[in-house]
Amino acid sequence: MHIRQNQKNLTSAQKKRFTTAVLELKRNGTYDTFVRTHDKYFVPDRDRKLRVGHMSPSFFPWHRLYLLEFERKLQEIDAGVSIPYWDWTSDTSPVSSLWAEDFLGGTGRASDRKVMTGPFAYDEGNWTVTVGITESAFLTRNLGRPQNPIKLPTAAELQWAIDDPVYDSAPWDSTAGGGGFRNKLEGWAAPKSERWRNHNKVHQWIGGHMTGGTAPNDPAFWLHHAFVDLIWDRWQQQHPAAGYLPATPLARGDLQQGRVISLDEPMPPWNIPPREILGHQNLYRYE
Ligand code: CU1
Ligand code: CU1
Repeated sequence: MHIRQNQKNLTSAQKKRFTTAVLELKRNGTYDTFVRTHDKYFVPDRDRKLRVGHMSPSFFPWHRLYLLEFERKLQEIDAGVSIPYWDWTSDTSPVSSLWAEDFLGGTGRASDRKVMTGPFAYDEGNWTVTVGITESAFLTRNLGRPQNPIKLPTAAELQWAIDDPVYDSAPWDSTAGGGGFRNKLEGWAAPKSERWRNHNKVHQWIGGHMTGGTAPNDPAFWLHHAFVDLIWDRWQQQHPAAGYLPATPLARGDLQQGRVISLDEPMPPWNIPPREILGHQNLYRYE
């Protein structure tokens, strides 16, 4: 049992231990295997195959297991480290302590978005992007997208998702607009005028590597998804009688049959069903 803290409350010693452990996983190759795994399971709607990590009901339990496995690797390096969370509804500045030199480093420079400060700046020599390099081997960011500004999700926008009493709804994908906490929080359920919501909008606000399948190339990914994981708790607390859906495998003939995970179907690559990871209270807690 360990505690995941709000990143804004970390001491400088805790920040140092976290970034040091992350750098060690990068150095020994473990980190990039995680990036590769995420990319492999980044399957969009249009692919007619199993979607376990994104655009599907198992978005929450899949990322819970993914973070947990990463956190265990961090703890093999330093048993006192856990993944902090970033509450992006309250900590909204691109120059907050989260983006300071002693933690994640700041935004990218204007010319090529290259991150120039902090432990993950390419020029420090410890952070070369090797998986899914579409543009560069250096980490890129564009916090807040100043040329075409985007705002982080507000507390009201987050609450709009949490207030939905239904976990998810057919067709269980990015178009599930009839309702459902999962799609509202993952962030596809948005009017055209405002393309991104909640979780997706945060990826867009950070920009650079955070916008694609290899998003974990940016260590900000872990802090963002720890908060997403905590939000699932909030939804469960607000709707104690509601549960994960679909509760049973989809019927033959359903277009989504074989493409989404129901409550007791195993999630690759761990072979664990959502039912086994609906709660985390015996593993870690948030503070
Ligand atoms: Cu993801
Ligand atoms: Cu994400």
